[in-house]
Order: sequence, then structure tokens, then C-alpha cells
Amino acid sequence: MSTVLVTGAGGEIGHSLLDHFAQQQNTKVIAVDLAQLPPAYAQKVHKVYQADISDPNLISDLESEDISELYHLAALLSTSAEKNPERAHAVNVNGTLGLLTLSRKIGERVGVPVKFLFPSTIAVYGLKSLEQKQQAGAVNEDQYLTPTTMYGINKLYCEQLGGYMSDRYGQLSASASKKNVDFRALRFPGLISATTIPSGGTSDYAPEMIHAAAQGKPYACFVRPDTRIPFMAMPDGVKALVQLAAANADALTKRVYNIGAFAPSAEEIAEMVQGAFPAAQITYEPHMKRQAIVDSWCADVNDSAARKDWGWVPDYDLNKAFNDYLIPIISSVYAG
Ligand code: AKB
Repeated sequence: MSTVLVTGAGGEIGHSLLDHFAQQQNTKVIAVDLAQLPPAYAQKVHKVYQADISDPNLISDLESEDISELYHLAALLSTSAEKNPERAHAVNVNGTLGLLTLSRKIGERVGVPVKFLFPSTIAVYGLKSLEQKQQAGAVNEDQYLTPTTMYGINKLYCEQLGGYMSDRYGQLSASASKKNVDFRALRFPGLISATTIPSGGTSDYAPEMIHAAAQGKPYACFVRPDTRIPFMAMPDGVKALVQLAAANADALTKRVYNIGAFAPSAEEIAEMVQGAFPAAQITYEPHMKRQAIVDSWCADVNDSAARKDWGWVPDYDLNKAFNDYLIPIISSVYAG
């Protein structure tokens, strides 16, 4: 029986990850979330801590748990973080440092490194202009690392912090060679779930457009029709996390991996939505500041390292995401 800690368990990825672990026989899940977990999800886990991840009391309460894998999903996303940058720093950075320290202590006590799975983001990229974005195309992990948002800065720093905690923590001390944390990160594109609606992100226009159409509501898209960033269907996001966690450490040449699936423009998403829901009313009312944020993100990612090192292949391209996952499930959710 292995024990897995999931922070931000009540969020979009959290729900899908809890669904995944509920199917596993030998996994005990401890969930952490600021809000109360809906009863259907609370039933799927062994224990729930309703707490703020930046609270040091939570970290000391968790120290006695024999956690072998930690999925640190709790974060303030890009739009929320711009509204409250200090709070974003406290949650996104201090919260992550606390959990890395927790993992280090547990790893040391148990004698096996704790696997620390960290969802990073395409917000770590900062393209200077639309011309540069177009020329760059699918970016590699080490290019354009000049984020423009608090969220992107927080995530990029935490990627470095995770690597440090894994490989060089206290490098001048006598016990430094001992590895207590095995940090692994994925740079997620915008995620689209059929069962939950995101809040606080800037890639939210795609899921918002689809969910509005399924409910027969008009939608004013907050970015221009030509806006392009990578997206992924939620089941692929969960698959990537679980696959990276299971990968053999010797096969991993990086601590941080891009993962891609499809990269449509807002207009191409609107066309897919209109095809599925012909009565959909989609208009464009770009919000200048949110537009600037997505314009600074890459148009696509090069995920060849993930493909080569741990066999990453998405199950859903744009057509399959709409036809086999989003439309059937969303339609039944709102019909029901
Ligand atoms: C956001 O929009 O902030 C997130 C992300 C791309 O990381 N969905």
C-alpha cells in the first residue's frame, strides 16, 4: 500500500487525479484543499486536510505520514495571481517550499526519496512580440524563459527549487549526497475538462466557450480569434502526471518536461464548438491585459524529450478531444 498526497485536490486536475487513484487497489490518498471536498470526492480518499498549503501547521501535521508520492496541484493561476501577486507568491512559492521541505524530511526518515510531481506551465515562457511568437513555433524547455506574469515567475522559480532540493540541497554539508526528494515537473498547456470549469486562468477561454455553448449560453471570448496557445484534454493531463511518476529515474534526462497535444487558435476552437452546437453564439471582446498574457505564451511546445525519455504520446488530438471526450460528456452533464 503506497501513500500519495494530493494538494489542490478539489481543483480541476485534482478531481481527475482522485478519480484515477480511486481505481487503483494499492494506493491510499491523502487530500489537501482550502475548500471542503465535495462528498463524492471525500469518499474516494483516506484522509482530508482542509487547510492552506502555506500554513506551517499543515506541514508539521503531515510529517508523520509515510508519503511516497506527492502531487502538488494547489496554485493560484495566472489571472488570479495578477489580481493578488503577494498572495500568489505565498501560495505558489512558499507553499511549494514547505512541501519540498516536508518531502525531504519524509524521504530522510523513510530512507527512500519522495517523488514530487509538480505541474508547471507554458506561462514560464515569455515571448516578446507576436512576430517572435510566430517565428519561435514549438519551443524547447530551455528557450524564452522570461515570463511576464507572477504565476509564470513563481512556477519557473519552483522548477529550479525542486531541482535544487533533489540534486544539490545543502551541498556543502556532510549528508548532502543523500537524495531525499525526486522532483519531476510537467509544463502543462491549457487543460480542457468535460466535467469541471476552470477559474483564475488565462487559458480559460477555450473551456468557457465549450461549456457556455453546451448550456445554450452566449459567450464573449476575451482573446482575439487568431490567438494560439497549446491545449490538452484533461484525461491526457492526468495520464502524463501518472506516467511521469512511474517512469524509471534512469531514463529521465530532465527534471522538467514540455508536453503537448494540440495548438488551435481561438477561432479554430470556436469552429469546433459551432460544429457540435450549431446554435452557439460566440463573439470576441478581447481584454487587453489578458490578451497580452496569452500573447506572451508560446504558440506550441516541442515535447520530443518527454516522448523519447518516458514514452509520452497524447491520446487526444483536437478532433478526438471534441468528438470522443468533450462533446459527448459535456452534453450528457448538462442534459442530466
Ligand atoms: C492558466 O491559464 O493560468 C493555466 C496555465 C496555462 O497554466 N491554465
